[in-house]
Amino acid sequence: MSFHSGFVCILGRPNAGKSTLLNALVGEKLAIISPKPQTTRNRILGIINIPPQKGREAGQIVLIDTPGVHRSGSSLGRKMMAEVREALEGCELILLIVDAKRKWDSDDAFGLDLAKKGGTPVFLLLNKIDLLADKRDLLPLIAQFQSLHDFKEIVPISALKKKGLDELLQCVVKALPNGPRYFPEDQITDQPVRFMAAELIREHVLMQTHEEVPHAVSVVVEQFEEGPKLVRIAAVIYCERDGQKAILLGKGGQMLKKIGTSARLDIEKMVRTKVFLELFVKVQPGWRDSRQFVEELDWRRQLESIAGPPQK
Ligand SMILES: Nc1nc2c(ncn2[C@@H]2O[C@H](COP(=O)(O)OP(=O)(O)OP(=O)(O)O)[C@@H](O)[C@H]2O)c(=O)[nH]1
Ligand SMILES: [Mg+2]
Repeated sequence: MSFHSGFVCILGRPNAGKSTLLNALVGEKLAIISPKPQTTRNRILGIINIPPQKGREAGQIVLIDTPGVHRSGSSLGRKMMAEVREALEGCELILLIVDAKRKWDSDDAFGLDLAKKGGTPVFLLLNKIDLLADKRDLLPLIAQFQSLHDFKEIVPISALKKKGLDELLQCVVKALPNGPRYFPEDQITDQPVRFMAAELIREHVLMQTHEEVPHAVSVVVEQFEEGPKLVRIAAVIYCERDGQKAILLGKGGQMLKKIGTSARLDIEKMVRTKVFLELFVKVQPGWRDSRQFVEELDWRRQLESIAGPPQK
């Protein structure tokens, strides 16, 4: 029996549903989700093992969720696009995801250009089909997309409602070459828990704040100590201005308390033990334009500088 495996990059405009798809396919919350564009800032691995079954190909799919494709002049925007390009490098298949309810625009076209570059096979995923009142609207859409590129497959899905995902997985496995199991069967991501905790805190900031605040925020976990009964976490929420700090703290510290309580509950679900979470808010003027600060946010970078054995 042959074993198919490979790296599969999820690519597309901000808000198309890439992270929702990653979580739905892996069956675990690996990436944070929000209705605000540019939620994901780094590439996120999700590993799916397909066991051998009658009439089905077995294999391992290494999915890579990426930041939304966009043009931006800031250091953060450039770093996000560098993450996209790194994910594309050496992948065996690209899943270009579009929002079936939105008009094709320049970000989608930019995504398609990137997808075409390396000559890698591309599947086009028409996402959010649950929002289409009449499924017959899909046919003209598919015809329209067929004229843009020789897509290997065009698959309508709803990442949110988990529609079309089994068919998609089967098509993906079939399209991958024979190859090794890249990751042990029990591993579902390469992200260390401490960075997933930072992301969960950021997700609650995204949910609770509006306008420019969510985009101006980054979260760094400064302490992550795992005891037998308790995980102690201290994290800093960075923003760019005093006014944003005031919003994040809220009246009498109420906003920070709300963010902290809801983030703690989510982190407890993830680590399956009690969590003591301390949050601080700091102003780092114009950090999104600081190449150095943006580089320091990279968890792969941070891991190198954390003393002692690698964290889980
Ligand atoms: N109705 C519907 N909404 C969806 C679907 N997939 C994703 N969404 C919603 O679309 C929004 C964006 O989803 P994300 O998964 O964060 O999108 P993304 O492509 O990862 O966005 P960025 O990380 O910003 O690039 C969220 O509000 C999701 O709930 C879908 O199939 N149907
Ligand atoms: Mg995302």
